[in-house]
Amino acid sequence: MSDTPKILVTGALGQIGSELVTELRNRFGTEQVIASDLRAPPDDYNENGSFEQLDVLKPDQILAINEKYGINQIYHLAAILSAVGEQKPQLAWNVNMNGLLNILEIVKNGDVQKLFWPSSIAVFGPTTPRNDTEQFAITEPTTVYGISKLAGERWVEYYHDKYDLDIRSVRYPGLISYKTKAGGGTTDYAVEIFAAAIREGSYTCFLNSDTVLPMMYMPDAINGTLDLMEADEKDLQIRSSYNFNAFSFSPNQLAALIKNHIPGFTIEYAPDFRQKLADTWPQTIDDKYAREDWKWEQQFDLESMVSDMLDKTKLKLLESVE
Ligand code: NAD
Ligand code: AKB
Repeated sequence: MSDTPKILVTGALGQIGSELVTELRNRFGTEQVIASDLRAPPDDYNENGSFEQLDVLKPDQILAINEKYGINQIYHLAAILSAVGEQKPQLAWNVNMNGLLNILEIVKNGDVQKLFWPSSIAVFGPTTPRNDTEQFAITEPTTVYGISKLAGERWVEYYHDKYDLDIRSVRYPGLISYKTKAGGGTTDYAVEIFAAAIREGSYTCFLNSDTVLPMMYMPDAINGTLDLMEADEKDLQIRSSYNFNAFSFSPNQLAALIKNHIPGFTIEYAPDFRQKLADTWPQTIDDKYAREDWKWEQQFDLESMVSDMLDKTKLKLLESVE
């Protein structure tokens, strides 16, 4: 591996990419990281450094950018998430599957030495044990998103085994952050609720009050991802995707914690089609391989996440009215 990574991030304007790009640039230098997305950057995009409009369904575009910048690492984040995926199943399969296969072929045939591609807890399904779900638990997803992530896991392991490519992956739980809106998933309520609590003092939740799901705060997700990418390859025994977890909670537990900071906060429940998706996913995850192999350990527990999210969301809302 060259000492100087030259990194391409696909889907860089999304919930994860918008924070990952900043952290990669902090660590490796602004010009070492090329952000890309299908969309053009919004007017208030304030990242310095190169940005390229890139459709991962167009291999020629990926190739041209790789050659232009001499890319040697890729973080392939472009995808359609679970809720949008149920509304646009063909699109979700196309972007999630063919986008990944295009990237895998480019890694196989070119100079990219390391690839990160995220999977999800959505690889699990209604036949999976829902508590302390193990790495090798049954994976029979019933959502298009989950099916595409499971197929992706099989493909990345195949490309590692057959072509000796260094591909690393985690099954992210629901990620909570304040910088960018969540991108159309089933766990998005746990992002939206904070701004609603501060702005309106109330929130209508699209999941039932007692729907427990695994979650993680974005700073931990970013640090964990970069720790995995820095780990010694010989320590990595999972070449599909690692179970990766921080904590689990239900909407009513989250609301109670928010109420400790905003006493008048109220929550109502109006479950929609996303409830059915959430009901098929694990409640708690056993991520012992991540903890053993690359020493994964989160910094934020549920209480400290809530407190930090409220502080940071308040600041962000203040900045946006200034
Ligand atoms: P997001 O929806 O916020 O962002 C995805 C980005 O991909 C968007 O900016 C979109 O414009 C872009 N995109 C869509 N189609 C594209 C195409 N054809 N070419 C290029 N870009 C395209 O998603 P996210 O939350 O940032 O998730 C990133 C990755 O992490 C995805 O693979 C997702 O499945 C995975 N993941 C996310 C979570 C989470 O809670 N955020 C949890 C599990 C897994
Ligand atoms: C979603 O809800 O689709 C994502 C995920 C858990 O993969 N947040």
